[in-house]
Amino acid sequence: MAIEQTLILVKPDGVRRGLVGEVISRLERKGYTLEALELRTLDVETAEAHYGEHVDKPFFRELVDFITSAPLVAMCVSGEDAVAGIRGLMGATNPIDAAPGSIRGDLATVIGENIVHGSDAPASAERELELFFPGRF
Ligand code: D4T
Repeated sequence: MAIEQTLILVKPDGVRRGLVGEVISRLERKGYTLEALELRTLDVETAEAHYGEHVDKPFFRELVDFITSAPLVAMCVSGEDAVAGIRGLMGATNPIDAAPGSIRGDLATVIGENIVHGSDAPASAERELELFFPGRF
């Protein structure tokens, strides 16, 4: 058990659908703490760096186009085992496989518009927080 910080995004589909409050509410009700929060439209360079591990995948360009298409909400969230804990609250990447009760299980239907991002490991969280909030965490 350890207090961790993680990068959470409400992606453009979540912002467009008015689900920012719903996502934040679920994180807060669970017991996590907001450390930073900002509405911003991502530039292509940051998006490509964020999704660097997917650069060779067929969906890479679509992913970057989508994440830069409209404002998103970027957050640093902290709490006990926050990285894995929030991945659990989010549900599986593909909403079809996401358990009812999870964010994606309750609120999304397609993988390309799955509302949220959460860092998948403490090392990714560190890298991603530096990318979105340089020098702050
Ligand atoms: P993110 O990074 O958005 O939180 O998603 P995950 O960590 O849960 O999943 P991921 O890195 O494997 O995928 C990143 C992002 O790409 C979209 N995607 C993924 C897609 O459009 N088509 C696909 O086939 C896959 C695997 C969805 C999430």
